Amino acid sequence: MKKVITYGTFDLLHYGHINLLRRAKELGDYLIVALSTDEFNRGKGKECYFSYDQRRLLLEAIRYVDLVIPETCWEQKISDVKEFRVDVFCMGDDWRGRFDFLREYCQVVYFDRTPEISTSKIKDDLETSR
Ligand code: C2G
Repeated sequence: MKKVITYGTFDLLHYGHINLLRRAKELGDYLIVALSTDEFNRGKGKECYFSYDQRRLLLEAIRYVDLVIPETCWEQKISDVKEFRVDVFCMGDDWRGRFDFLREYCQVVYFDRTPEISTSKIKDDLETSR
């Protein structure tokens, strides 16, 4: 079984996230999503609209996602890849190069980001339309 992993916040789930998750699943048979915890997000300077549990509920309802685990720190990727025997690590290309150190442990794939959509754009558009 070819296992794939990806990481993210996935707040205000949108079609850019779904495009990423669909392509991630196409790389193997089993997709693990390491979901940023609320505390880790605060460290990333992100205040989520949905809590970790709400974001996890949404992700677990997606047909492409087989397992959701918490992402609590930047340093867990190597141990995750080893613990779950991951074959492929993938992210959107806004992260291109940032995780190339994982090539020692698994394949690393960066997907083109879906243009024109982001959680922050959704928030900004809703704010201006008030
Ligand atoms: N994404 C995308 N297209 C968009 C928006 C997001 O392909 N229009 C991708 C991102 O590149 C990322 C994933 O969807 O691979 C999740 O995006 P975020 O929730 O913004 O995650 P991020 O804050 O980048 O956290 O350790 C890595 C971090 O946890 C990544």
